[in-house]
Amino acid sequence: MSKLRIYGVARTRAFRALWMAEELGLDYEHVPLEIGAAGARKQDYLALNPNGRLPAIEQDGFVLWESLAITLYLAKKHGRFYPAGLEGEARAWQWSLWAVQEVDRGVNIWSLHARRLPVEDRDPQRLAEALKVLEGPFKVLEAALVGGAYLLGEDFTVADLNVAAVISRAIDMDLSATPRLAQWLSRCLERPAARTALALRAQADAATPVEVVQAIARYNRL
Ligand SMILES: N[C@@H](CCC(=O)N[C@@H](CS)C(=O)NCC(=O)O)C(=O)O
Repeated sequence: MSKLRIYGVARTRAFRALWMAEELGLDYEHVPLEIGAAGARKQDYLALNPNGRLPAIEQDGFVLWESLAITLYLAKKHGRFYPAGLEGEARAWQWSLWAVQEVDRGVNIWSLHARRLPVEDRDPQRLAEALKVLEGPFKVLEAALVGGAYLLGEDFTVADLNVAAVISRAIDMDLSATPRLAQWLSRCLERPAARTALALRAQADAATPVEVVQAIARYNRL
């Protein structure tokens, strides 16, 4: 069996796959490929992921892209953090698809215009719009956390990892209106595996030239 390869610099959504690989204690190889012409749009990577986006994984000739499909697959494959039973599995899918649809873009816009873009490129209107978009979904999450410490009850599962990973760039947002969400997010991101992945991401952020951050905002119309 070949070693699992995770493609994508940790600043990207590859963070999600790295976090799961760390949770599972996998012996993996991280290929810190850059976005765009510098990496993910080159022919050899396009052969793995024709979308030219990060992340993707590869092991024994099996290739998978879409970050949250990757985490779900790895959890199921290794039989950890994957809810038991058809309904539990369906809930994990529900929260994962919800996170991508309802939260992903808003959190990215917020993080770029609140933190990552140079101050002169930040747009307060885009920031305000992102916060407005996130208000409803964050209330939904707040209500879902009434019943237990984690989304599916008392145990941390791939549903938590996926939603928390999508929201993770909002860790220093003012979350006082949704205190359960804030506590749950801290609980998830304080896990040793999350800390390892966050450290990789912080290193990658620090090494990212400002022009690349500006390009990210442009490519993704954020
Ligand atoms: N839905 C995809 C989105 C992947 C995605 O947009 N990745 C970004 C990096 S975080 C990317 O590669 N952007 C560069 C580009 O689109 O050229 C996933 O979750 O894997």
